[in-house]
Amino acid sequence: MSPVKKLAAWQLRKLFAAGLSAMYGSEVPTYTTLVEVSTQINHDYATRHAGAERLGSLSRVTAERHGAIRVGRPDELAAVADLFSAFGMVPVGYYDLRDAASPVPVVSTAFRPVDAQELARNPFRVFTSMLALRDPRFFDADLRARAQTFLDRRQLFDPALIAWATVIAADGGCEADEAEAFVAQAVAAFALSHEPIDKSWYDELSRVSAVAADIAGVTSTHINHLTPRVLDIDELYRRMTARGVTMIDAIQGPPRWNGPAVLLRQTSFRALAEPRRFRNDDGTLIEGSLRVRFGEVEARGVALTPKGRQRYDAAMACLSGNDNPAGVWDRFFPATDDEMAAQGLAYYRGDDPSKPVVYEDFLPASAAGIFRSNLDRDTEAIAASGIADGSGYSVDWMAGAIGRDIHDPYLLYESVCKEAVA
Ligand code: OOG
Ligand code: NI
Repeated sequence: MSPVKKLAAWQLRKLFAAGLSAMYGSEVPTYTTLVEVSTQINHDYATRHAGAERLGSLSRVTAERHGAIRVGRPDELAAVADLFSAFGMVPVGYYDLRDAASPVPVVSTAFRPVDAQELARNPFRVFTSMLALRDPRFFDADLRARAQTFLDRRQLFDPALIAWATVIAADGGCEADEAEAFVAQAVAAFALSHEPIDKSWYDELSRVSAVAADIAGVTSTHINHLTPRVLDIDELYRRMTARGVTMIDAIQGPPRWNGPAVLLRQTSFRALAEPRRFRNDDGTLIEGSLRVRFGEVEARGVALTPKGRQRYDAAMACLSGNDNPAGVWDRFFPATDDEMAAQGLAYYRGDDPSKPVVYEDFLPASAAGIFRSNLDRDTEAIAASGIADGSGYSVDWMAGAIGRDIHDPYLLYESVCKEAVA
């Protein structure tokens, strides 16, 4: 008998990310173009720049993706947490997009690996949002009750898949042939469904928010986008545009400048409408289409300390309407890693300025901007209506709902800094 080869959580995670990537590429063809162009740029960049791998090896960056999914109920979020635990992905950070300049009725976390070695092996992360149905600023009592009834009738994940994930997580992996079947089922849970959509219900929710309709107007979830990482996002923007892909107007996040890249820069294109069937009130089916998915790409920089983040927020506030963004950045941030480290603005491994710690998380402002730029219509700023929130959503609420601690990203970065430098 040959010994069975056991795959560890990171190998399952790598297969999961690759499986989702293959599926998304078959569903959204422009995504494949985006991945090809990103891979080419990363290769070109690494050839021309000596320090190209300072924020992660070329192989890590080339395989790197983040996904985004959206669920409706707290127990659906808990099931996601259980499923992702088999891949060594745990909840990090709490994002309340209801507070954004253009509010989105969701509260979110990101599931990702947290150890430096695990991140280096495969950093796959999934931004996961839950519909903020209890928030009366978006949903009145009548709509909330009907949405709850709709959500209560659906089952996003086969309970057997979640139970399987729990066993694999406890065992720290599984055998290779089991892994193949498990990963295939996990990937399939995020495929776009072709079930007919109840048209008047979907339209009613869309009037509150397109995101609400995407979540509670259908009986399944799907991967909403899958984002490759690129080492030169300005060049990516140019090359995609040159290929005739219409990108959103701008790159979100900090501007291009000569000093150390910080946090996250992102841009995206809207996916084409995908064919979907709708059911009218009289039961007849009609062919239609929905534009709910898109392509996003991102560049990552050094993680900022709370002090650096305050500086960042102040710099961003000065950017709007300014026609010299790099000049603004110059006023707020020093141009070298040495200075960044000396001023305590960013994280460096073993406090060595030649070893920046890459930012592994998300930015609520960019997230809301990405949501927004890909919607046909904004959600009304209901905060101005004077209705109190009263929903009770918070990081502690979410941790309770999923029965897990939600990691504080700053504490994770601090512990990476303290790790012995290899
Ligand atoms: C999530 C948007 C957030 C990002 O990159 O900031 C996100 C969503 O569209 O569901 O993915
Ligand atoms: Ni994203």
